[in-house]
Amino acid sequence: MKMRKLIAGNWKMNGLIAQLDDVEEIASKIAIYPEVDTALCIPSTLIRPAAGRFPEMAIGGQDCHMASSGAHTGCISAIMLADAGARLTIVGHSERRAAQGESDADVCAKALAARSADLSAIVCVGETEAERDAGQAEAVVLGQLAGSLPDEATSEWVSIAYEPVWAIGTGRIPSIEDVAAMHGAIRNALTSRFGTDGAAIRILYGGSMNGDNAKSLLAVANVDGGLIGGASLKADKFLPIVEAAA
Ligand code: 3PY
Repeated sequence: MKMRKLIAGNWKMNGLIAQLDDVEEIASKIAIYPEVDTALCIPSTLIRPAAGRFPEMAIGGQDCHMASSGAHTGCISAIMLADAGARLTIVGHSERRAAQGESDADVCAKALAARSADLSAIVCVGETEAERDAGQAEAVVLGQLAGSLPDEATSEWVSIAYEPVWAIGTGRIPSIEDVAAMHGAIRNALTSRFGTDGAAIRILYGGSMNGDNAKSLLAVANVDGGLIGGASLKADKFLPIVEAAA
């Protein structure tokens, strides 16, 4: 199925208010590619100023708590992200699964919290290098997918990001054949569980996608966009990826 591609940036813990000046150029040029959906998932501190300044872009968070409020020092809820102007949030990024010990059940609850706040959710899955070397990549990813996606998931508000952990921030990417195999396996799992709507859920590739490799990655069947780390911080690195998706 041919669907609109989504190119979403993940700034991680980078970006002070001055960094929004770089978004000016992205926001002014994305209109050249109306066939591509674009989003920037930025630090919570920047969501309100960015959403106000760039209404043409979908601004998002990078995580949300599963509760809507309460005694959770330092956390942010989905409803707070929405209140600040976010339209989406990432959940289950491997950096949070590893550093904060987030389980599939946690990620699933966070996705549902996003839905309750009217946010879209990008649900991340991906294997470590050791798991790939042991021949377990597909089993690990499909297990994460099964546990992290709520039964209520629909193509209207959920995207999947397949991000091999060993490709994040390393400059390494899987072979095109491996990307095709994993995205195909994820697609099969989605259609078995969600029927025809499973064929419409976008599956993004993430992990060292850049202006040089985006075209070939985005040409792979069932690669419906990208979740972009470092290259989303600068207009001259992000825009070529958006162009590759057009
Ligand atoms: C990366 O490409 O570095 C990412 O982790 C995107 O989420």
